Amino acid sequence: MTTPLTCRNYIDGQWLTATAGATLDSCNPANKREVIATFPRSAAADVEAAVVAARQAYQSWRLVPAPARAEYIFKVGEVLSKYKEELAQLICREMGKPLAEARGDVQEGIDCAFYSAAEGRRLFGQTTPSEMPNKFAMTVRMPIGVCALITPWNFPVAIPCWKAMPALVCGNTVILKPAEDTPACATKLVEIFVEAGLPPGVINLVHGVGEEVGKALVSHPDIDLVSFTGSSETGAEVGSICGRTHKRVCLEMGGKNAQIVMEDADLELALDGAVWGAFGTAGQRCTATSRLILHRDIKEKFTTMLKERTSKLRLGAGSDPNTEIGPIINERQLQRVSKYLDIAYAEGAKILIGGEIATEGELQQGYFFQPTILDKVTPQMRVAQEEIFGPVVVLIEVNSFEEAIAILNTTKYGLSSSIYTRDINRAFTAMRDIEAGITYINGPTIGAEVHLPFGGVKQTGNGHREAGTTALDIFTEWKTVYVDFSGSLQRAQIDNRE
Ligand code: UN1
Repeated sequence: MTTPLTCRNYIDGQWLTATAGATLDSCNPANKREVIATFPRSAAADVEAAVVAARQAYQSWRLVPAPARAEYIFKVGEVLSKYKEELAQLICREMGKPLAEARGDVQEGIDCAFYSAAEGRRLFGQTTPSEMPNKFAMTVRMPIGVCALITPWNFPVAIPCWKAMPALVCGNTVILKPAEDTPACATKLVEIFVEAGLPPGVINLVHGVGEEVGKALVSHPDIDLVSFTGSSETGAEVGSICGRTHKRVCLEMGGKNAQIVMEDADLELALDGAVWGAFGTAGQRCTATSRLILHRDIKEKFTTMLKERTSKLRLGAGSDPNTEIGPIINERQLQRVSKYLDIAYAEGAKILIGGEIATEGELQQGYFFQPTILDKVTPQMRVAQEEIFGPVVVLIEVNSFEEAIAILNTTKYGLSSSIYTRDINRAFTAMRDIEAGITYINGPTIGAEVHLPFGGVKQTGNGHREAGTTALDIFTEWKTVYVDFSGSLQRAQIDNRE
């Protein structure tokens, strides 16, 4: 065990304790007795200081030319690359995912830095003819102001990066409120932004509890935009406060992602996809595969293959190179996953493998859940409808391609989706008919890349897409500019008509 880190807030270029002085701890989910970091339990006064700093910094940051703002973010990418291994080790200890996945989390941040930095030399608008002579018409992207970024623990580096980086390139200033479970990862990340030389007040960090800090940020009248990734329940609250206070809000919430396996699929390939999609990151991705929709002709064979492969998965601490499945983030989530197994049992689902909290040997020191497959699941059961956010996948049998698509679409969510088939016509039909923000053909439901839009339909989101060029639509507003160089008053819709 190492000495716990001391995390501070970062406000107006200074590392500060919370005004009230209270602190909280984060711990290693693979070893609950190991405290990773102590962090400030901030309150409204700390939020206030951060908002004032961010507002002040916005006045000059918005006037820094976008390519110059982007150069700071490019530098962040370079510094992040330098600390990739150190940060990955920290993610592994504080969040629990296996080291290879933790490196991927940081790499997603690095990719996002270089991609966002390049956008600083684009930020394209349009020019278009005016209906009047000697008049010029164009659109330009304008920053929005001060952005509150509320981020989850499951991708403690990638998600703050894909919110903060485009926001800053676009000329906004930001206040990051990271999840209570991963304050050390957020602190190290902000240190990296600081080392890259961002001016004071441009990026601020306020640690604390969602109910306190998150709520204070979302309700603050001087916050212009809230970008939130987390549960649908909290997202609904965030959305309603932003609605009442007329803030722009971008919500990324739950998923109940499905992978379809048709009878003509390459079953080995579909198996690799299913295991990675369902059990990677211990199922704690909003893109995780939590339903497998299996054609009846391959259902039995595929289920046997899946059970066999799942039985061999190795649980353990993320830092152990043999580990394939790390811990659940905390006690509350572990109990939540466990509760879904009671629900599954009561609903008549059959537990094929797993189904319990894992306690063998060293696993009892952490929050581990056995990789679990539930069979005999019908589409309307709660375990087929609600997000579990753990290593639990349900099997649903179907008789046809049409039924598979219909069942895939029968949830309130629509983030990621996948189909394994060798039939090109089915693949294109699925691309058209699946109700989801992301569809993979012959690939698992996880693994989005930063230069493509990320987000979901229905109750997964509220119409925005993070990452890709669509991130610019979140963090800018359009201004339409008309330049009349005729030297006289030209009345649109009147003077150019008989
Ligand atoms: C999330 O789970 O919130 O596509 C993000 C993926 C990752 C991002 C997941 N690149 O699985």
